[in-house]
Amino acid sequence: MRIVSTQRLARASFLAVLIPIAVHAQRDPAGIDWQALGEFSIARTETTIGQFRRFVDVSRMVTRAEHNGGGEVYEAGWVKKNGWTWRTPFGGSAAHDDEPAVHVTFDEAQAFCRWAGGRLPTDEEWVRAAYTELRESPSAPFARGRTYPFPTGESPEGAQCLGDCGPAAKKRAINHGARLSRGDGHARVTATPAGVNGLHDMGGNVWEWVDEPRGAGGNAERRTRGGSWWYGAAQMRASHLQGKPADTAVVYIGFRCVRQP
Ligand SMILES: [Ca+2]
Repeated sequence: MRIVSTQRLARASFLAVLIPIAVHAQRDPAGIDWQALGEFSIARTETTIGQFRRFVDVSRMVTRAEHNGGGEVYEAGWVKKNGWTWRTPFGGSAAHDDEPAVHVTFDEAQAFCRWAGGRLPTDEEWVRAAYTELRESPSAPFARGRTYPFPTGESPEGAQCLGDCGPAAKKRAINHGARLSRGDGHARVTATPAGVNGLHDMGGNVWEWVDEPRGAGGNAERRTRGGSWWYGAAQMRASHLQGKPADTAVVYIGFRCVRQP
């Protein structure tokens, strides 16, 4: 237990040092594609491997999954997979820069967003962006002010989810040859059609960390939103509440950032 505590303290100190870097950074060092939605802007895609690499090049962060030799996947219980990290999400061959960054803990995701000039969304922000069309002149079939059952709109069709989202999900999946006990793997972040508010993959692809409970410290359970390639459409609905301990680093949890408009 003492070793774990020491490691956690060391990581907390590291992140505390890291966050002020954002103060001096350029406005958008990560190159995020932002969508303005009134009171805040949100990334149009999940944070990508290419964006996360820019952050690591500056911060020299070594993620928890890298420290541990790999992140985890659920089989008959959680199983650590050697070499499965944000760089190589399913081990094996190098990933594409436009795949989602996964095997990233809540604090690591928050540190990225601070560096990128923003922060992780609150649960309220994430839900508004995912289900309620806020753009002044949305593209068809979306209508301003309407709240939809799925981030894809009236149906889950088009999302990267398991079974309920149409046959294209299997064809889009990139898993680098991994043998998965369930599901087919994530897609590149703009491989699926844009949904509500012009955002990609708010439903499915990878779960997304949100800052809920807001400002909680330590290893408190943090909410994840939107479902993933591991699940069907039910997990994509606003009513589905899911969470994990903040230091969880697994194959199907990623994130996106918000910032002031
Ligand atoms: Ca997602």
